[in-house]
Amino acid sequence: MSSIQNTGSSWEQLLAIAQKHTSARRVRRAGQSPSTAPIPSSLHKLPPETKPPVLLYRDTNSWCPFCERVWFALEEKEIPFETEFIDLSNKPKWYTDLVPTTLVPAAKIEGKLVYESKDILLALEDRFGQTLLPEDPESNAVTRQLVEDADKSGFLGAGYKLLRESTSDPQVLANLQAEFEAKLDEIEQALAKYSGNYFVSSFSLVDIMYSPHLDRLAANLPVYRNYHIKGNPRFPHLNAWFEALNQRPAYHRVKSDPITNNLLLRRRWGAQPIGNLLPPDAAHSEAIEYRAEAAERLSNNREAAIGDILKNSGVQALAVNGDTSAIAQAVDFHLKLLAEYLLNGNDRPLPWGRVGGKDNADPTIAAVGAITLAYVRNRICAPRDMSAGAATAFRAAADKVLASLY
Ligand SMILES: N[C@@H](CCC(=O)N[C@@H](CS)C(=O)NCC(=O)O)C(=O)O
Repeated sequence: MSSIQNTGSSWEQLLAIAQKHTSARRVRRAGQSPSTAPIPSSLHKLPPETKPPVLLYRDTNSWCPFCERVWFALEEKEIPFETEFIDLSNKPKWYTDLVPTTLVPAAKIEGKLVYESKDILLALEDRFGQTLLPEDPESNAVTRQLVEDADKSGFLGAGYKLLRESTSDPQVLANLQAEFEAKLDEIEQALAKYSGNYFVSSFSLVDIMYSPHLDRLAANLPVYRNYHIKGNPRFPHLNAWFEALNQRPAYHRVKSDPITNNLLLRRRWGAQPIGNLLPPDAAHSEAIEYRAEAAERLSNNREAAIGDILKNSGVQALAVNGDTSAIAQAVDFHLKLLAEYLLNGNDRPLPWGRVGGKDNADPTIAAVGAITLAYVRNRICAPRDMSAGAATAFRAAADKVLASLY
């Protein structure tokens, strides 16, 4: 493999530029999974050396919708908390001894264990003020009942039955779709009851109970069943509700993005997509704060990223005589191109064809670049690795740099 030209900037320079354009920061967790973790937005409110009042146990990959509920509430209520990640494929014995259901989420609220997402949400209201339940006693009781009923309403079961059905028999699928739509109609009617866009007169625990699941179904069903909740004229209130959620900063911190959700379904269940798993999203991919956040993540966590790529992408197969240092260098080079592109966009042209082009062709370097970019594009998960907006910008940039290789 021939040697690689410098891209122009060092990682340190790229990181400094990225950090100027985003306030997003995460904690590094060297050698652990996940390799970084979000910092709760209210942690700065704690006096130094003080233990946060809440410890949240959640899944390593941040895929669990039930954990997302609790995280969402903690962010909305601005409660400082710390997180312990539980590997669901290999739960530690201390965890299964501690939590009777052995499921995530669980939490210690001032040392007291609470489990089941709904019960944790209610316990947070009891301990930290009822900011996510209406004050007036009558509305408070109605809202509490809606929270109690959310997981019994059957929409989740109907949604996942439609999604996971293995038959391709159109009649069976049409029936499952009709059952699910009937459940969505109930949600639509519930949302129509109050003026405003939430389930009750203000944003509440009910919205938090529903949002992680409806988000996932709204992302998965178009790709795996060609069924659309978003943009569907049958559900105007549900669509206004999604829009209202989108206005909430806490939601942007905790939510996932459609591509993460759709890739996950293929990986976990082997589901066969009908639609495009990786549709472009111009709105998010253009915004500088998201691009800078993605570049910051990449620059700051590059060692873990490079290690993961070398270990898991298959790129080592391209090593000549077992020399992986040249491969590592080519991986580093392409990640740096990606960070540069995230920060500069089209203002500074990519070195089209510099590595793979006809004047300076080195097919191995280009191949390493192609593997690296395709791998990281599909590997990143929001919100595990970065926010949903940053992940969208990251994937769009990876595609753009990938397209510059050949
Ligand atoms: N009813 C529970 C459901 C929690 C749940 O199903 N958690 C899943 C992750 S999404 C889990 O812990 N799975 C691990 C397992 O089944 O062993 C809640 O609301 O907290």
